[in-house]
Order: sequence, then C-alpha cells, then structure tokens
Amino acid sequence: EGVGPQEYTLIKMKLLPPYPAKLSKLANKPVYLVAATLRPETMYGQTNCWVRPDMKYAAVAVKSGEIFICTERSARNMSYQGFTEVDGKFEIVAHLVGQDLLGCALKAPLTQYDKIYALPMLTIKEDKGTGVVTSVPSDSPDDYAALVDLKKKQPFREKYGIKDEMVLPFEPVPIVEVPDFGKLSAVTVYEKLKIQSQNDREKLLEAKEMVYLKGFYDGVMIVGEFKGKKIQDIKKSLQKVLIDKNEAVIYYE
Ligand code: A2H
Repeated sequence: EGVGPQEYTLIKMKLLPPYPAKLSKLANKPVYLVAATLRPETMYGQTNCWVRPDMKYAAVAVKSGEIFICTERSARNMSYQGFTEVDGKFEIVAHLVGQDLLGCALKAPLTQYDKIYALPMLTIKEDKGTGVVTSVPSDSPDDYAALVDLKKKQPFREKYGIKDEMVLPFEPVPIVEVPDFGKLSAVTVYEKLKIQSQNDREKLLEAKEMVYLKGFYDGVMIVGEFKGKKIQDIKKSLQKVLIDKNEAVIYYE
C-alpha cells in the first residue's frame, strides 16, 4: 500500500425483507450492507455478498435516514467523512455478528441477478474496508475460490445454514475481457495455479497479483454502458454512474 488514504467505492446492497430478527425493529427503514471495493466497474458480475460469520458488525444510522451495516471501525471512519449528522459521532441501532446476516437476500446494483444472498467467507479482514465484501467470481480469485468452496462442499453450506438455491444457481458472469486470461480471468488463474480452496493464501495472493494490474491496464468491458471501452478509461465514470443513482458512496481509509 502506498502513502496517503486509499479510496474505496462502497456498494450499497439493499437488504430485502424479511429482515433478520436482530433488525426487526428496522422493518420500515432502508437497510444496506455496504461493501468496499476497488473495482466498481465489475459490479455487473456480482453473484453474492460475503460476510465473516464470527465477525462483529454494526447497523449504523447515517445522515440520509438510511441504515448501513458494516464494522464499527469503518463506521467511525465514515463519521469523520460526512456520513453522519455530527462529525465524529455515529449511532449504532443494532449489534450483529456475520452469522446473523447469512442467507439474507439483497438487491445489488448492476448485476443481472434479481436477488443475491449474504454468504460466508472466512478470510475477511477486520481492519480493512467495511468487513462486507461484494463477490465478483469472474474477476476476483478470492471470490471465485470461496464460491467454489460453497458449491462443492454441502457440509460447509449446511454448517452455516445456507440453502442450495442461495449458491448453486449463481455462476461467474463474463464482464471484462483480459488478453491471455479471457472473459473469466479469475477462473482462468484459479485453474492455472490449481487453487484448492479459499484458504490457499499464497496462491491466491499470486493469483490476485496476476489478474489485478493486467485487468486494470489491458481489460476491456464486454457488457453494459461502457462496453468496448478499456477499464482504465471508464473506472471513474462508472463509479460516478453508481453514485449519481445513490447506489454507491466514496469512502477513504
Ligand atoms: B475487491 P486492498 Cl472483481 N477483507 O472488490 C478481505 N478482502 C476485502 C475486504 C476485507 N475486509 N474488504 C474488501 N476486500 C476485497 C471486487 C474485486 C476486488 C475484484 C477483483 C479484485 C479485488 C469484488 N470482490 O480486490 O487490500 C475487495 O474485493 C483485489 C485487490 O485494499 C476489494 O476490492 O487492495 C479489495 O479486497 C480491497 O483490497
């Protein structure tokens, strides 16, 4: 990581009713799981959302009257970035753990899937972003590995109460073409490096390095409003499209 703050796009993934028990008093309010991403242009390929079952999350009231679900650490950062009424102050309306959110249905921007689900990822870090990660298995090796783990291990789904229909119908969507890696970069690299699971940390780090920079410099959009354009030329414009539709916000840490 370089000097100075990192800019993330927070993707607002709208929680669909019925809300989990711990959020039942928020039934008439708009609640979002907010996922920090460096790749807003890949949101066409979202297949699910990741939360870590054992990690603590907070439901936080923000200025707009909306509720954001994220880590308390990220809520504190947000409170210094104009997200809340009073600078440095934030109101927690409910405390949760990831397990409480598993299996929740969400409406996410740009994806072709009407409804996607919150699923378990065990490698989410507490000290990065919001602790909520949006899953784009076509272009993120970590996301693809975690999705394959759930698809091929029925006991893993069962352990977390994940129903088959929350996982099995969701496939990586071709959205970006990268020379040498094709239209599903993450799948190509996962297979090339013979990655076995989301816990294959060294190989996943290598996979991430292989696809990330190349995707940015040589990737071309093959879907959506910026189809045919290079990623580096449209990343900012796509971020703006999401922000203008109130489907994303900028967040720094
Ligand atoms: B990225 P950096 Cl398609 N723990 O978004 C683990 N991973 C986290 C996280 C956390 N607490 N918070 C965010 N992330 C992920 C999309 C994506 C991402 C694609 C390809 C690569 C990629 C879809 N997932 O990231 O350490 C989020 O996943 C690889 C760099 O700040 C976020 O962007 O560089 C990225 O890691 C931020 O990681």
